[in-house]
Amino acid sequence: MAGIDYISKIPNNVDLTSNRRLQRALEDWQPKFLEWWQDMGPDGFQARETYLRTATSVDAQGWAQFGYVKMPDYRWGIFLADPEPDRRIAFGDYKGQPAWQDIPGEHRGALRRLIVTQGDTEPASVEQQRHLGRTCPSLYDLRNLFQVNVEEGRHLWAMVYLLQAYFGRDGREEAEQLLQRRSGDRDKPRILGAFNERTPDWLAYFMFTFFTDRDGKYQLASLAESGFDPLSRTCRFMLTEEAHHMFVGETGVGRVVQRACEIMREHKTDDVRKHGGIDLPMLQRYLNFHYSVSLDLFGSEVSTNAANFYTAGLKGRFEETKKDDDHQLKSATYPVIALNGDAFAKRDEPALPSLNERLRDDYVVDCDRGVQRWNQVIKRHGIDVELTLPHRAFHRAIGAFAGLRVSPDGRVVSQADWEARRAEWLPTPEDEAYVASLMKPVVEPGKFAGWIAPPARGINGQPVDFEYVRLG
Ligand code: BYC
Ligand code: FE
Ligand code: FE
Repeated sequence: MAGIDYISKIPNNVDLTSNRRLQRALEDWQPKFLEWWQDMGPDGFQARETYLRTATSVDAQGWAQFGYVKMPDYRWGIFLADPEPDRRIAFGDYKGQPAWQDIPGEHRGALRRLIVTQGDTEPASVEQQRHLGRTCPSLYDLRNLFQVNVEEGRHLWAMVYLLQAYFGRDGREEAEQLLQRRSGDRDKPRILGAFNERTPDWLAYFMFTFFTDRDGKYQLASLAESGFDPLSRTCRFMLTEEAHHMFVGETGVGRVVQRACEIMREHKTDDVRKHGGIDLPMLQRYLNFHYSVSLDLFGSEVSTNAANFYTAGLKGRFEETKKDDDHQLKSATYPVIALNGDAFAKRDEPALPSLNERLRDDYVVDCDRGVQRWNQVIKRHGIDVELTLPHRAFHRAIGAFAGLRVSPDGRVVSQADWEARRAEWLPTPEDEAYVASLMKPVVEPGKFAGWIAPPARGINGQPVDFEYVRLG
């Protein structure tokens, strides 16, 4: 691959030096990004050396290099995956035509909206997580948090590059606004619901990286199919980084589950809290919350936006090119779950407007695989409890189920029932207060907070007791 230019102020593999106007626009944005990072990035650890990976190539093998970096010195850059020779648009009305190297005029607005929505989630998540460093359960976890944070920062760069390079003045304005909205702000909130929720503690953080970063995987994979080639190439490389974020979530929750099981076995009790652990019923409530707000991120079940994005060649399906159909879907149908009387049933809908639901279906299957791996941990301890994904209509705020009162096992319930049982189904203020009481920093190398098991291995072949962040 064309190597990455690390000499320029902005590391990149897009030959920035040959486009002076763009280079100046991005160099003008860079200090504003750094200012945002100082204000809204990880609170309290900016001067500490952290063992981070930095992208040094876009090869699938050996694309990253590990070393100690202070976060503000992280080399955020613009890295696109290698172009595919003679790449063609794989779906929609332009199927078979060469992929676009520039924005098709008539789809400019829609593309801009997709890129801005994607870009907005990246800094939002950094804002949501900024306070977590102060209560880290270990140096290992602290390092992983910061790794995720700097990479979400880089994902913002990835989208800002597209805005600045292809959308002229509008793009520059959008790039500014991406640094001005704030997660949870009343007047200038982030765009999508889940990114305005709080991430109050590390259990919420692990659930977020499992469920919400996984929405990222599915959205990025659909955008990686885009006929707009620079977007496709950007998303392909982002997906390489994304895998680690979901690893943090899956192993993080898995280690909390493991610790709960160890306590239950060791003390022959279900009262895990008495011994400083996180009990499985509470874990299930956190799971219910994060899963349901992440399901909302896929949009409405029936969406003309989704149909238009697809027909215009802007956003494909998950693994579009592996599917064996006409890739236009004009007369195809897709089974969508809807409320029929007081029961949920599948109904065939036109396939094009059902594309959000179809992507959500792919996501649900993937989430369930992770939950089953957690259940294996419980089973190995001989404990008869199973974690489950709640029904997809549970606690939804977007789409056909918004506003319905549905139990996790998929029954429509009355408002009174909902209120009576809410505390069994969603995290309560008491749950959060209890988890908050566990959030005491543990920063001695190799030591872990009592509510979470150590990981099976360290990062990049380093031992678990490696000094992942130098606090001394
Ligand atoms: N909250 O037809 P509809 C990630 C809006 S995560 C608030 O149902 P559409 C990451 C929608 O915008 C991946 N509003 O939906 C993870 C529209 O508004 P307008 C992020 C919502 O347009 C962790 C209206 O409702 N990437 O990378 O088909 C850490 C009706 O829309 C929500 C993307 O999302 C919501 N949940 O699809 C860091 C990819 N849902 O126009 C990073 C780009 C919908 O009426 N975005 N609305 O004002 C998209 O593809 C689409 O915009 C969506 C929505 C799938 C999000
Ligand atoms: Fe991201
Ligand atoms: Fe991520």
